[in-house]
Amino acid sequence: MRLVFLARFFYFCSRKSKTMPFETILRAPNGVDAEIRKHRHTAFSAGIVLLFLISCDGSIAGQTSAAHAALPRGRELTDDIGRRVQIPQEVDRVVSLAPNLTEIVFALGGGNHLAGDTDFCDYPAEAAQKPHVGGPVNPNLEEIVALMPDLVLATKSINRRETVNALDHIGLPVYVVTDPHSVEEMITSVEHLGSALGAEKSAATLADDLRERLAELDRRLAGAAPRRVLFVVWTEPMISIGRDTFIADALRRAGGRSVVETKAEWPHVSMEEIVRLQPEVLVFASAHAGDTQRDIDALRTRPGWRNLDAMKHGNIVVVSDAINRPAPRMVEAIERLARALHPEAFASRAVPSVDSGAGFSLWGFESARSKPHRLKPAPPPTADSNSIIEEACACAR
Ligand code: B12
Repeated sequence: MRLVFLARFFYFCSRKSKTMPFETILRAPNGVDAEIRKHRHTAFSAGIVLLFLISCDGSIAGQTSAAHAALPRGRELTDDIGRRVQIPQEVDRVVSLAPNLTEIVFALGGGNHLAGDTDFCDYPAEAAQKPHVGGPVNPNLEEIVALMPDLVLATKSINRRETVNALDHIGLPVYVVTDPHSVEEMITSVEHLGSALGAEKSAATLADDLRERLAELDRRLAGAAPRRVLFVVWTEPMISIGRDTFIADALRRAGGRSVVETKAEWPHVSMEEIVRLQPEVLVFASAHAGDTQRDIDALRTRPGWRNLDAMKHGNIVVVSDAINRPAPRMVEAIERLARALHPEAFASRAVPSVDSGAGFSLWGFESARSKPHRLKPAPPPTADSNSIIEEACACAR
């Protein structure tokens, strides 16, 4: 027990004098990674000691609370799901357990403070270079501990409660970002994380920018009839989106409406039902299951899929996996999806030249993929265009 205390105390003290807040680091980006590298060895050794002690003594939780009490005083935060989290005054080493959280940390200018992230954290490119702790669903606790974070970020939207409970027992502070159900809630979570990480100003500027871009998109799409979309989350089994998810909201903001109307968040839907609904456009996110293009090629000959008019006419949009990640880059994915769904609303504007990887591709099913297929302008709104199911039923008859 004393060793646990000593390992953590030694580590906290050894880096205390070198800790800089997030927004200071923005102005002094060099040297921090070197600092982290210097400490990684110490951190790793201390982590091993800690793990050894966990395996020797199941009552570690109580012991680490005692250790916490003796550590230099920090701040107490309430995370998005109401848990009280004790963190140092200035957060120096963060481990992120989800790609969206990693993207938020970088967007807030705190990438240098990221001590580790998951195998799926690939944006920005630096995120992929960080030590990985496994997948969001099944992270390796030993690797998290070995990185000696002073804050672990988790989200209800892909991490498991068991992971958070286990980290709590070990005594590592975990800030849980809630599961956003709308694009606005994604922006709010950026603001909350900004406060947790001491990057309030960056978060406020970023949030203003995102809200302004979304307002501009609303203005452009005003009056455009929503496209009837099947958003494909997964194909085996077929999983789509429910109406209260951030993706359904993203779709609405891009001028689309999901043909699947249900309270369930990630509903399993039968192909018979999809054929009956006959969506106008199929939207896939890249890189959820692996190679999206290969998957679509495989789908086009399958029963059900080959009976979809959208497949036959090549009304398929592949949008970046940023759409699957409630993080700031999602707004760019929404903008690009809007261009694909409503090219007529963007006739006078070029696609942004800076590519953050949140792009899309659109192709004709029967034609060569190199020849982009353009959707016909959306039909004018009908009296019941808000009622997707009724409209779809009418189409299916
Ligand atoms: C639906 C789905 C999604 C949805 C929703 C995620 C989710 N909540 O599960 C969306 C589209 C958002 C998504 C996104 C991504 N996904 Co996905 N997804 C799936 C899929 C197809 C089904 C999972 C499912 O049924 N979820 C519904 C249920 C289980 O989740 P839920 O209702 O939200 O309930 C959970 C939470 O509420 C949580 N919870 C409840 N209470 C509490 C309390 C606390 C404190 C906490 C922390 C959690 C918590 O626990 C519940 C159970 O896990 C699986 C593949 C499969 N067939 O299983 C892949 C899968 C989970 N996804 C995966 C990946 C890689 C991703 C992405 C990284 C893809 C990408 N390239 O961007 C992103 C990450 C998003 C992010 N946050 O950054 C991997 C994860 C691999 C791993 N080892 O971790 C899987 C397994 C697919 C695969 N084989 O590669 N995904």
